[in-house]
This record gives sequence, structure tokens and C-alpha cells, in this order.
Amino acid sequence: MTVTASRTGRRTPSGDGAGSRAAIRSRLGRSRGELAPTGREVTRSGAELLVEALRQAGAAVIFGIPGGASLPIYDALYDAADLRHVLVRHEQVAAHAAVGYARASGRVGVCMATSGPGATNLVTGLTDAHMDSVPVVAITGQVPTAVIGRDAFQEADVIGITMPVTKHAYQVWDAADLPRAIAEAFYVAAAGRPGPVLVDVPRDVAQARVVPRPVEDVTARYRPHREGNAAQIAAAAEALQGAERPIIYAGGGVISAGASAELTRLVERTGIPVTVTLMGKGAIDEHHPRCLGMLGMHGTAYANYAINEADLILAVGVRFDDRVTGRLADFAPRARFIHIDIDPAEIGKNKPAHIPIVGDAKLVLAALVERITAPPQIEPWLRQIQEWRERYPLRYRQGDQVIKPQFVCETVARLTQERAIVVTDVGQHQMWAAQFYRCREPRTFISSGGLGAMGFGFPAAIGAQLACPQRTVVALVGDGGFQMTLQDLITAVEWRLPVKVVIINNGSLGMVRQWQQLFYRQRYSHVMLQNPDFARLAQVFGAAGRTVRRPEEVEDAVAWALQVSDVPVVLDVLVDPQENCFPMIPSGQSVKEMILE
Ligand SMILES: Cc1ncc(C[n+]2csc(CCOP(=O)(O)OP(=O)(O)O)c2C)c(N)n1
Repeated sequence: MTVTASRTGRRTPSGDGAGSRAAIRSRLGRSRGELAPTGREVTRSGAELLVEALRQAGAAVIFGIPGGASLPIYDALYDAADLRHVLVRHEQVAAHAAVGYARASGRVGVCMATSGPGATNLVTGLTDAHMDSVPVVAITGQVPTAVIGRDAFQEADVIGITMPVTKHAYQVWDAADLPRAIAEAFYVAAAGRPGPVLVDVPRDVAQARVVPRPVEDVTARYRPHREGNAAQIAAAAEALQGAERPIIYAGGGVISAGASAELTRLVERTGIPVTVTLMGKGAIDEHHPRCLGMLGMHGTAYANYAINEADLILAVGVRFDDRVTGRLADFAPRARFIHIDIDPAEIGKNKPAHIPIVGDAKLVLAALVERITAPPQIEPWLRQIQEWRERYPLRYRQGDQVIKPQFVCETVARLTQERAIVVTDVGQHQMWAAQFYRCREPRTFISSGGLGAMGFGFPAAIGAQLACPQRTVVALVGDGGFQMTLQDLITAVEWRLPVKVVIINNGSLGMVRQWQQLFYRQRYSHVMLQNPDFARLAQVFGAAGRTVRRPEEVEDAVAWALQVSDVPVVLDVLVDPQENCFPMIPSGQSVKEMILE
């Protein structure tokens, strides 16, 4: 048998302009080559090497769907009983599930798709992982090297398409390069600021038989700077000690760095109040007396007032997202900023940092705590914040007729003692969940933060439940978003995953309806939903389902859902269709324009 593989392992780093068809064709012209083993060595197929490399990298669960271009890989997976492959029903689900898996566990999530439509279906999930800095490795099949760039059947230029939304994308042209590419992909995905990495494997490369080579040190070419600069850390400590109105603004970077204990220690050592982003929920126990909950567009009024009046902000693992800052010029106008981030590109991107510290949040916060000798004198500031807290609490009124969505979130919080892993979809319910479910630990609140991708919640809950089989996983979803990926109820049934899906059913695309009401003169353009009977639909899939219509049924229904242990549960909770999510800082505005209720 003639074995064909490229001699040059094609490695396509992001940013080399490799996306265009012309670029691919010209690369083709340059890189054809034959590599034939002598016959004496033991050869293995590229697909076998890939599967072995996945095992070596510690992959335990792969979410995917096979196809023509990935057939050789799936053939190798046939013999890999130790690698659990979860056959989902849509590749978008595979990518979101890999994200849920990674965010709940801290391990790299893995998804797999065939070429063309399989690969393009991953793109939303990869973009979500990119925006929220989640370590994911996506493996895609590709058409054979001989036809790449020739509009072959099911060909898509997945490197070009995903280049802007991955940390790195490889197309492997030499089967012998696969072990290194996979090892490197796992390392790059998790190292420094985490993110998605794609490995594209042409079918003939997966089929080619080659002599394996040992994998060199994959850490050599990419070593993010982890230790913060000591002088800057000392300056930060001094600034914190001298501040009168300091506040800590903590984000998802604290959670990915595993820096929650260090953050809590800093808060306790200094007494400085802390507010978290949507991604930062769980970075500190939100029941901590110094925690002000979430800030930003739908954050607590007292967190936003505190940020607005602060004289010093310690921003850690955050990116000054516009949902947090509103109009940048008006964000914390009197404050100086200390900004800690592993990604130097973040520092000064949206707001200039007076004390920039590039480094791993865990190491930097630990060093900073050591440097604090005298806590700042901030009693008047704490009193002021307490006053705001009492004057502007999160509130809603639950009557005895219609169910308020906030009450559903609070009931879930109460009955789980806030010890569950909560995964949300995108919309009003997401913000109510963020407001009323106060997280105690890191990795227990999972939401599509940066991208805001509807359809994320339920698949990510599948991933979280597979990562943490012993934990209660609750997916709080909207009736709109759930319909984007609900076909995978059958996957959850098949794997006996007891995910609790709680639909906050307001009969509309609620968040859009809210904006139309407030900012488009109540011209409700294409937001009302005709919904199926979700409870019956769940039962058809083999899941448990129940419809909840009245306030007094909510508690019992949630308690019932929590005790189901072997199938997914769908609670279709019919809530007040008029309810809006407040407080709200309208898009692009400032605290001054905050709508309280
Ligand atoms: C894939 C996708 N399409 C469109 C949007 C825009 N969008 C943001 S929130 C929202 C409404 C969500 O409705 P629903 O899922 O019912 O949740 P609710 O706001 O009612 O809680 C829409 C359409 C989006 N975020 N994602």
C-alpha cells in the first residue's frame, strides 16, 4: 500500500492570512510531499495516533458527531473504550457542552465534528469559548489534502473561519505531527488566558500510516508570563492601603486562575468591598458581608453606585466589558485603576491602568496579600455602601396570582442551598438568575457572558453534569433559547443525566421585548412566541416534565425536580409575561441613567 502524507507538518498559526482559498491553494503547491515508511518500523495510522494523544492529554469525554471526513478518527475511537464519546444531535451542542464541561471542572473540554457543515456548526460554541476564555479543543475532520482548496464536497475553510475566534488553529498535514499538535493544542488551550484551539485533520492524514515520533516539549514556544512584577505589586499594596473609597472588581479570570481563596483573603485582610462580573460569579462567596454581588447593566444598584464613587479600583481578571462599564468615559470617573490580568493585551484596552500588573491572578493576589501591612481606613465608605444596600435592594413582589420569575430563581436558590451548579441561557432569566442566585463557590455559575449565545444553557448543563456527576445541575433557560438546542434532551436521556431544566416561560423573547417596551415605544416586533407543551415534549423524549402555573406550585415542583435522579427533568414555569429586569443601565449610558424599577 502506498502511504501518502505531507513531509512538512503544516501548522497554521492564527494571523498568517491562511484563510483565503488562494492562500490555501498556494500553500498546496508548496507542500506536497511523499513520506513512506521503510517497512521495518511499526507504523500506526494518524487516527490511532490522534486518539492516543487525546488519551495522553487527559481527555475523558468527547462531544461530537461523525461524518465522512472524520470517519478514520471515529474508526479509531471504536477501539477506545476508555474515551467516552457523547453523540450529540447538533455540533453546536457539542461545542457548548465542551464549554460547560470545562467551566464546571477546570479541565479542557473536547468537541469533534466532521468537515464542512459539522465544523461550521461548532463556530458559535467556539466563539463563546473565545469570548469567555474557556479551554476547549475542537477536532475537525477535513477533506483529503489533495482536494483542499478545490471546493470539494463538504469542504469549508475552517482554519480561516475560526481564526478570529480561536487562540490557535492547526491544520495537520503529516500524520506523524498529530501527537504534537494535540498535545500542544491542550497546552495552549489551558495555558495563560485560556481559550479554544482547533485541530483540523484531513481524511488522508488520519488514514496515513507513519512511524510515530516522540513529542517534543510543547511548552517551549508559548510561556505566558505568570509572576507579577514585584515593584508594581508593592505599588498596588500601597495604593490600596491609602485609599479612602476602594473597591475590588473581580471577573472570570479569578475563577480560571483558581484564585478564589486568594481573592477572599485579600478582601478579608483589607476589608475592601468586592463586586463581581457575570463571569466572576462564584469568585468569592456572594454571601460574604463584603460582597456587593454583580455590577453592570443589570447589576445591583449598590455595586454600581460604589464603583461610580470609588477612588481606587482593583480590577482582577476582568476585561472592562461594555455590559459592565456602560459609557466608558463615565465609568468610575474619579478612580485610579490597578489592573491585574494574565493577558497583557487586556491592560489598557478599554480603560488606562495606573498600576498595570501582568500575571496569574492567583500568584499576584497571593503576593499582594503578603504586602498588605495595614488595612485602609474606610469606615465612612463602608457606611455609605451599607446605606445604598439598604436603600436600593434587589426587589420584586410575588403576589398570589402570577408567578414572578425572580421567585423561581429564589426558590431554586433556597432549595439547593445555592450548592448546585447553575447554568443559564441568555435573556432576562439569565440576569434574574445572576441577581437572585448568590453563588458560594467558583465554577458553580455558568453562562454565556461575552457572546450571549441563546441555545447555550441546556447543552452547557449537559457538559457540566458529565463533568460533575455527583452534583445537582440546574439549567435556567428561557422559552426562546431552550428551543434552539432542546433536541439534545434525547442525549441527556440516553446518558441518564438528571439535569434540571427550569424554563422561565414568559411566552416571548423576553429581553428583546423589554428593550422594545422601554426604547422602541412598545412596538413589539416579532418577539411573541407560540410554544409547544414543553412538559409533554420532555416526556416524549423520555425525560420527566411538569407544567407549573401558580405561585403556590413552584416550591413543590422544584423540590420534585431536585429528587429525580436518573433522567432529565423539564419544569415549564409559566411566569408573568410583563415582568422586566431591573435595575438596568441602558446600553451605552452611565449609572446616572440607571432605571431602578
Ligand atoms: C443566538 C441568539 N440569537 C438572538 C439573540 C438576541 N437575544 C438576546 S436575549 C433574547 C431573548 C431571549 O428570550 P428567551 O430565551 O425566551 O429568554 P427571556 O429573555 O425571555 O428570559 C434574544 C432573542 C441572542 N442573544 N442569541
